[in-house]
Amino acid sequence: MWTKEGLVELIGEKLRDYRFILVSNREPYVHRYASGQIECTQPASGLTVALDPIMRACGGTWIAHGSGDADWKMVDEQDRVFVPPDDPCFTLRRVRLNPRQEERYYYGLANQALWPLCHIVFTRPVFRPEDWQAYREVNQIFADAVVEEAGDAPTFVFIQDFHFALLPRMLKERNANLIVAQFWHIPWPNPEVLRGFPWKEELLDGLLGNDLLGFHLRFHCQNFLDTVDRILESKVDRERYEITRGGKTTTVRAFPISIDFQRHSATAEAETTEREMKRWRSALGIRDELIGIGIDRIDYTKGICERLHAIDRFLAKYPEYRGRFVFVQVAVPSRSQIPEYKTLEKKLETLVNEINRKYRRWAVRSWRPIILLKRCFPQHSLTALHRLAKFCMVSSLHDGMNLVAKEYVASRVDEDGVLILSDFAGASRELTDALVVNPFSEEESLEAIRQALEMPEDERRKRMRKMRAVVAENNVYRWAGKIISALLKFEFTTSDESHVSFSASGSC
Ligand code: GDG
Repeated sequence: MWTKEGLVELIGEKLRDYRFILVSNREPYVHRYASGQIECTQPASGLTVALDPIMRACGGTWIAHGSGDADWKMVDEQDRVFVPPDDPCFTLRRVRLNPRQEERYYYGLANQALWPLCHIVFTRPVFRPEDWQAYREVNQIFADAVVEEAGDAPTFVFIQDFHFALLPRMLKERNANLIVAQFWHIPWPNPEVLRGFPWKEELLDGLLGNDLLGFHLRFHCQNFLDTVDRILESKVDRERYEITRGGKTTTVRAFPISIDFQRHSATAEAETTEREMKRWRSALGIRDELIGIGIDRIDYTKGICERLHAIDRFLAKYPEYRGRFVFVQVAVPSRSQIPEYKTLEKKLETLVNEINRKYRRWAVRSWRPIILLKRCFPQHSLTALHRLAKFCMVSSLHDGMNLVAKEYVASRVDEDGVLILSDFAGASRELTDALVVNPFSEEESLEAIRQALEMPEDERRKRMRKMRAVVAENNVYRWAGKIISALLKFEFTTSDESHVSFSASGSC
């Protein structure tokens, strides 16, 4: 079983003499002004939540875009700040982007082109040459920061996600003494879909600057191999999952991401969680109703509307649950500058109002079937909500992994609760004891809701125990340990052209 201590040991033993740089668009800690004070918060993002414990374990430098209005008050002359504020143990190097760059690279190319391209949910990607130009520019700015932080030392660079497809190649061209890995947190589509991307050759060539390229699922790796095979001149080795182009080889591997299971379980067991559960009940006005929950960023890939329609159909088909069942949807606004996201936010509100109005005449006391909470809650508060819920519903139309599913399982220290999980979320490959549904089918989803509410206790416990064992073992330290072990197989080229190599025992 991989543990935090095991990972720290591996890092201490093997990486001690090397720099470790992590790169992501989103920063793990944001400083903002709030009522005249500077407040530090952690953004609600699967990626930063997953990587924070790793950086806490290994120290090093995390390079990210400084997005908070008080960010620049907190950094030193090199734009660095030591975080987390309560227990500083790694460096955050903030990168400055101007409003045009942020608009075009982040909201444009990353979120309106690559995001819909990689998630096959029938939202059309938008390809603007100005966005691509800014994407290049920003990747170059990050390359400058990495090269500066690495200096002459042998350095491992671990790049996150689809914001930086060009960065690996840029880094390799500027400093061959870097070992570069990248993890792509979203699905990789089939070659036919990717063929529509106007700058596909440059995108793929950028990614092949990596020594190691990771996806959540083997299926995404296969899609990537197929895409490169179709589009670029290269040698694709399907046995070894390697691609060679211009004499340089990239290894492609699946590393299913996860969570800090122990930490989540410990929070769930804490006395404060019991208090928070009581607080939730009274805040929501819930007495003995059966509770279902959904927790998501507001994003069209998460299938929130589909889920709400299924709840509507469930109440229509099974009227005995009217007045007895409440669905609590936490929906965190995200990417609100993009029209599709703004529209979705409004659509969600309208839909919830419509459904609630429809069932008003069956209202017992002030019962309404759906409670929509459109804001971000602290993690311990979500844990309490997990504990209250008879079931958690994850109905993504397409999702690389989905950490909410794993967090719900980790919170259920009482071994109760049912997970309804989309077949299109990567997590469904591991959590086979969930009620796996096709979220595009309302009928399937509504029947899963009924099944979750009526499942006998012994079956609930049996399924939850198995899922807890899976998440406990396949935790985020295993994910990081496997990636670091794979990285250690590569050799640094030193200036005198000798090689420094490691033995990757992965002995945790
Ligand atoms: C991408 C991929 C992949 C949600 N509401 C609140 C809150 N959250 C946290 C959850 C969870 C995270 O946000 C969401 O993670 P997901 O995995 O569901 O989704 P994405 O943000 O789309 O992440 C995804 C992930 O990267 C990692 O590789 O799994 O497939 O799309 O941790 O708990 N956190 C807080 N308050 C909230 O109200 N604090």
